[in-house]
This record gives sequence, structure tokens and C-alpha cells, in this order.
Amino acid sequence: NESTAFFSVIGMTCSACAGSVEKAIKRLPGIREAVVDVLNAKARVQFYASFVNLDQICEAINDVGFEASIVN
Ligand code: 9UX
Repeated sequence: NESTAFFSVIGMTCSACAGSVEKAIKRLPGIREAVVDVLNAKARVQFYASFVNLDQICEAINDVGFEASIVN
């Protein structure tokens, strides 16, 4: 079944930044939806926890040059 998580994403300055974060998240297995909000420096991700975990999502965001952390 499906989980939803929110992330703080530091370093996005334009909508293309947000697009590259979205793409990076969606490349992972088990992602249902990713919506990245550049103005609020946040991402909302719906995913299947049997395929991917929160740390892997953070790592994917970090790997494209931003600084992600889990928020509650
Ligand atoms: Mo546009 Mo965002 O060059 O870094 S992609 S500012």
C-alpha cells in the first residue's frame, strides 16, 4: 500500500530546478507521484514502501545537487 512523505528541499531557485528534482525522484522504483514546490522548498512524494524508502528518496534528491530532509 501507499505512503505519503514530505521533504524539505534546499537550493531550488527556478522551476527547472523543481523539474529536475521531480525527475530524479520518479526515476526510483516504487514512486507513485512526486510534486515539487519551488516556492515553498518542499516536495510531496507518494510511494510504495516495499520498493523504496525515505532515505533513498533523500539521496536521489541530494544526488542531483540539492539538500533534502524529511519533514513531518
Ligand atoms: Mo535554472 Mo534552477 O538554470 O538551478 S535550473 S536556476
